[in-house]
Amino acid sequence: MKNKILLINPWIYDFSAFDLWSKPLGLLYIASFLREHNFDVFFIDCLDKYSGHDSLKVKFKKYGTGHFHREIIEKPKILGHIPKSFARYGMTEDVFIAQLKSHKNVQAILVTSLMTYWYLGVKRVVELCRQYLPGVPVILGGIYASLLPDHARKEIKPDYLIEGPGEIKVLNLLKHLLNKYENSIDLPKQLDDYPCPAFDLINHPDYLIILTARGCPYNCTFCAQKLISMPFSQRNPDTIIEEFELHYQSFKLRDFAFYDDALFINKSRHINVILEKLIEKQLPLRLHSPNGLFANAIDAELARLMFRANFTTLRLSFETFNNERRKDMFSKVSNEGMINAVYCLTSAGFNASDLEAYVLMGLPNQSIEEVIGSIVFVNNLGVMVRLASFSPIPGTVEFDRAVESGIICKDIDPLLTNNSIFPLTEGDKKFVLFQKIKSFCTALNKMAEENKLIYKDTSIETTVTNVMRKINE
Ligand code: B12
Ligand code: SF4
Repeated sequence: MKNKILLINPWIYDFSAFDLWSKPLGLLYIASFLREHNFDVFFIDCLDKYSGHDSLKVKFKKYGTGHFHREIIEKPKILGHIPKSFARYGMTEDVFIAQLKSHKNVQAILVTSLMTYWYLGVKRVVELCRQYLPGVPVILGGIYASLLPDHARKEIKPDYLIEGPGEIKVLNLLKHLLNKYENSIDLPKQLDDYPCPAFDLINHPDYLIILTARGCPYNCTFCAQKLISMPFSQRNPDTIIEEFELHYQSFKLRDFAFYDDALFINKSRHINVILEKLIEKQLPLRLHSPNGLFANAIDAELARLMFRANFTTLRLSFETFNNERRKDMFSKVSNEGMINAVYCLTSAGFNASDLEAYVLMGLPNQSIEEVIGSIVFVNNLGVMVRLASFSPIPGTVEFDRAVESGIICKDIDPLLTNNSIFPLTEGDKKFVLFQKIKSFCTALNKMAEENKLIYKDTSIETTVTNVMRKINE
């Protein structure tokens, strides 16, 4: 008889949350891998927008994205001073408990984790597992577990914690726990040997996710990917196309979001080939990249392929217009690269206002002038600005810098590193300043949508001085 394993994607506890093509991809990879090794897998998705709710009430946004069900809950003491309400996002506890109770015969529970500052959702899930499925071992993995294993052991108290890529490690652990010694199929030697993520476990999917590689060869100082992922490795374009076709045929969904960290590396034998083959297949897809794309890699050929393959959400990593900081962060973008990318994309048929660019705000020692200058630089190109508020991730260079400069202490509660409130660490004044910058950015985006680029004919230095004066009024 097959062993029964329950997989859980916990709630989000936060001030705000939005389903921006957000699925527990790592857990779905583990699910299909365990199935291949003869386990029966069951899944509870606390972020299921449909379970326990009238599907007519689910609030949709574009391309399958949407709002989670939200319930205001008591703020943890440490966040008591934040003037915002705190909520649990996802299904109600009652629905979760009812689902847990229907899995009385499982032999192990696998819980995933995502953002470090979402650990309260993980903690609650594990508490309820202990209460309703006592004695069943709980194995914790995922991004929070990998970045803060000691914190997770102390707070969540799983029976086992696995760091990093989990497929093989969890298989070995389960075999050991369940005395399962029969010979199963060979272990994967390369990425193409892993089965496709088990999207059939998702209740009522509205979109699909695709991952064409794991890891990233770069080392940006604010990023934690090296601490989580396997060394950079790309899949064969043929297996990626097979996955697109299989998932499109099975789910009849058009929206696919890339989860890659580094989609454009080795472009001539990777993304260019993938897009060419997708165009050939004539599948009516819409492609989205919520993660930042390398602007510097975009040339006329790639831009044309992106347009023809129907890239619909296209976010570029810009980060900052300050070259000194770029060098210091090991950033792979340049101002010239950004200008060229926008030129190639608009020449290929995109409107500049269809493009978005991430601008970083709040890095240790980053001046407000630098943030405003970067926003104006992007706005002058007619591109929408997406502000990415800095939040220090343990184990990264920027985290250590934030500790050195006294902004945080090294054992800061992860709840305080939440990007939506982190500026408060430096006081109310900074928080208010950031709110003003956000409003400035929203206003510029609105005008850019109507093709009004009000600072285009003024030098960035003069614009920054004028905007700073207004902000400080
Ligand atoms: C895709 C992605 C997103 C997507 C959505 C992610 C989602 N699922 O909802 C989008 C673009 C929306 C996003 C947004 C953001 N993200 Co993001 N994102 C990622 C990214 C690139 C990939 C995650 C992923 O799915 N990888 C692929 C799967 C296969 O890998 P995996 O999840 O790690 O799973 C493996 C292991 O962890 C393990 N595992 C997983 N679960 C389990 C369970 C068990 C039991 C076991 C044993 C093992 C195990 O095995 C799996 C398979 O090998 C990571 C970086 C990275 N490389 O991990 C950043 C990352 C998670 N994001 C990060 C950040 C900072 C953000 C933003 C705050 C950025 C910003 N400033 O706006 C936002 C905020 C999100 C929000 N508030 O909603 C940080 C995390 C910071 C933190 N403190 O935890 C990361 C690490 C990037 C970084 N900067 O270093 N993100
Ligand atoms: S390029 Fe992106 S994924 Fe790679 S290290 Fe830099 S921020 Fe992280």
